[in-house]
Amino acid sequence: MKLYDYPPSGNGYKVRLALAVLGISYEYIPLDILAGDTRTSGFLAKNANGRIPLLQLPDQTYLAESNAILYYLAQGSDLWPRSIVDQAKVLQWMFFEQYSHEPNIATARFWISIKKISPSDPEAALLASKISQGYAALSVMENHLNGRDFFVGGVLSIADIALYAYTHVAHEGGFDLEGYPATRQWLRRVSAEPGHVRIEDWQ
Ligand SMILES: N[C@@H](CCC(=O)N[C@@H](CS)C(=O)NCC(=O)O)C(=O)O
Repeated sequence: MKLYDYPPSGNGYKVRLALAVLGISYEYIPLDILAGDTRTSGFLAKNANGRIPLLQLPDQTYLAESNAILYYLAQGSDLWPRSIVDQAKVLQWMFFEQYSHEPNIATARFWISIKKISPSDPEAALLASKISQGYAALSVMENHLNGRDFFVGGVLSIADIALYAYTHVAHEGGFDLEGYPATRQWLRRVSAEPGHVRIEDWQ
């Protein structure tokens, strides 16, 4: 398998983390999204949506969307529960991640720590609303994690991997997790799981 990725990307890191936890080896293709590497005709032929992460399977199938890739990789492993209800709960948290969490926390991090916007940039006017909606998502997580080890069924699943990716670097988007003790404990728990790799551990 080949993974097309941008090393600082949390969406890409979800896939790297799942591959590491599952012990799957792969070829890593780093791209620079700031230089437009995902908008070339060559890349658009692989993913018409022009975004990483993109996983190329041995039969040349291309899979896009980080959480869809996690779903594919987790099949038959402990990262995907057997009960249909628990499977639906894992999906519930992964959809939450894409609608309520990533668009706020990842976007604030991208603007502040990667794009390094200045107060006169148009994004700066939108930052306060990203921060308040990001904290709202963190509060939903905190309430759920209070008294639970992991998001679903008491074990690590792809719901945890999807939500860990941008939560553990939320401070790079200006978020302070001081008031989120259950979330901080969960972050430590996920990082202690066998096979864990850090976001900066790209090959
Ligand atoms: N919903 C997608 C989001 C993917 C995404 O936004 N990728 C960004 C990097 S994190 C990207 O490739 N941006 C490059 C561009 O838009 O040109 C996923 O979860 O994979």
